[in-house]
Amino acid sequence: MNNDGQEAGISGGGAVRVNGGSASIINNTFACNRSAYVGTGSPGLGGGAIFSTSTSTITNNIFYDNRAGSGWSVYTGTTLSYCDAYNPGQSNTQANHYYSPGSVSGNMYYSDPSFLNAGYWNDNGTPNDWSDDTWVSGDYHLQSDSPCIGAGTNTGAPADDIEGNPRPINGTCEIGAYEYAGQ
Ligand SMILES: [Ca+2]
Ligand SMILES: [Ca+2]
Repeated sequence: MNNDGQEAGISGGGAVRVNGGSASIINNTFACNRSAYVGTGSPGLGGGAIFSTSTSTITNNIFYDNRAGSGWSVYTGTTLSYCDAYNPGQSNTQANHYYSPGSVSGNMYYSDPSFLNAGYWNDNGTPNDWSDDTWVSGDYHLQSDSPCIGAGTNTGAPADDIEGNPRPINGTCEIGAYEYAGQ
């Protein structure tokens, strides 16, 4: 699935919040989600894209320009593998993207996924006030130069992509919601 341009309450999980239990979150594209801005302070705590209070499995996902006070992409308690996390113009460190994750392996760090057309928030000239922002949607198909092509794992991946195209194409799964079939 695509999760883009969503906003959560100040305690986080812009797109997905897992309280108890566990979730498997595989082959998604999370773009520009955010935990809501708190007054004139900083963005809300915890997980611009995913907030989990339990152990979840997060594989083959793109996290693009998600925002939170801690854990731009994911907040705590997870097994993270074969994901790409990238925030344009920001300091793309593991600590910024993943706040207190569990097992972390096989991730591809901090490469622009090269979407056909990334969505974005129009800040209406007031970057410190999110309340008047409007969402401009995008197209998250990968371009031919995307580093996410062939960078995922086939293990546990769904047999088709978000559009029903077979997965994998060319032997190995892409990271994100779309297999790349050439455009
Ligand atoms: Ca604004
Ligand atoms: Ca492929």
